[in-house]
Amino acid sequence: MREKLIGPKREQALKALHGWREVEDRDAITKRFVFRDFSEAFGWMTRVALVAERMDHHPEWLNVYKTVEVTLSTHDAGGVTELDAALAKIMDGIAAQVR
Ligand code: HBI
Repeated sequence: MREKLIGPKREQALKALHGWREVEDRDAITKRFVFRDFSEAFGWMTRVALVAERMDHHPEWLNVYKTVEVTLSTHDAGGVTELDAALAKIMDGIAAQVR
């Protein structure tokens, strides 16, 4: 899980994600989540935080009011791994529930 995704495996993993894109200057993926208001955004962050802690895999995120900019990469591997793809999918799933 902690090896960097490259080649076909990387394409396949990223293709399965919705609305995520690769960061220009580093091996990471990013997505902007926009919610109805701050309370919904922070509620989503709270739920994601508990999952991230259980996964021992944490997002880099910036919350401004109802928007959360998320960047995922596996520091230990120096790039995007299956863990990032898994957390991205979970984030999308929780966002679909809270909206
Ligand atoms: N979160 N995104 C991310 N990447 C990591 O490599 C990572 C983490 N959370 C905890 C964690 N690694 C620990 O396993 C230690 O490697 C710090």
